[in-house]
Amino acid sequence: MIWAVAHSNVALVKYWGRAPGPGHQPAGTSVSLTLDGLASGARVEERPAGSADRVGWDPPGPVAELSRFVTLARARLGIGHPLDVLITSNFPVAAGLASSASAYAALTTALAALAPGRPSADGLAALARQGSGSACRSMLGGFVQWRPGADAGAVTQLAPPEHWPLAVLVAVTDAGPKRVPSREGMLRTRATSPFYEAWLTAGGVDLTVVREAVRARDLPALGAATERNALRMHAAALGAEPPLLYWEATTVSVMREVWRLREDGVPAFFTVDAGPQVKVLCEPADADRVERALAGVPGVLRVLRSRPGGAPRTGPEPPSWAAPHASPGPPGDEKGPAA
Ligand code: 2P0
Repeated sequence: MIWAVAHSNVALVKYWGRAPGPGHQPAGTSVSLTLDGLASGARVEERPAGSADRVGWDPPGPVAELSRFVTLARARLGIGHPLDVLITSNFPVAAGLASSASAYAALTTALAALAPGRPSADGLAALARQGSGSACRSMLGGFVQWRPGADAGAVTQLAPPEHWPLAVLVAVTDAGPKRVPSREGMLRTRATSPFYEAWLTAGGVDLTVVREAVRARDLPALGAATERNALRMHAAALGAEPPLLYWEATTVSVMREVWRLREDGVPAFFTVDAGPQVKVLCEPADADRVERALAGVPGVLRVLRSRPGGAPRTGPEPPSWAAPHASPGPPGDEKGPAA
């Protein structure tokens, strides 16, 4: 049995649009920050020859997609024997916190450890992307760039986590599943939003600013570009038919609170993904004050605190936060705990 743990990531320049055609290619280049603390664990164990793969999520998640991924990954990595797979996360799943990114990065890492060969890092990033596009960014720590293309270097580390110890606070405003999955939302935006092409063009400009801001550790420049990139992604999504509104009332209240903090002289900047949560970037010295301000916004359920995190890792033991029952289900339960 092997465990792998990978972290979620937050996009500073968003991936919101696939290029038409096969292969899960993004329409534009995105940049993310891997988040320490928001983690998924993948436990993988061999099953007896002749049995079927058994997959599950704890708490429950989309089993059919996970099953398809395991089939694909086994073929690509040359793993002949059937597998027992369990994915578990220490934060709300399918709620716009990139749980699929950490889940598929963890699973890809665990499967690679069981593979007979030594798959390349580029090959593993390309595989993780088949589970969830943003998962390829969680295959590396720190500040990560993902550009279109399946070739070597499509996913690269711009800077390691220790380059810039930013604080990232996550205001959880709603712990339920999101209404429209990212995949469907992206397709709908591309197919129906008149703002889609403008969004892609604007993203290219933000990319240049964000890369330079990361290099220079310039928070006002990074924050301004990150905030406007998120708002423009949502503007494109709002222009879809039917419209995609991922925000709740509390989401907007938190964004306004971040602007109020800035008026008070605290350099804090938000971003919002395909869900109602708000992620806020600030200097570590301001993190307590920002956390108190976010927690005080009516409707905020809790505030998670994070910072730049590292690459996935493997080991024989479950992570400390994994539920004690995160062990194989009863024999013959082919769908596992998430069925
Ligand atoms: C991102 N998101 O860059 C953007 C911002 C959501 C909003 O990547 O269909 O689950 O598996 O390629 O990776 C979430 O989309 O989508 C995402 P698929 P994924 O983080």
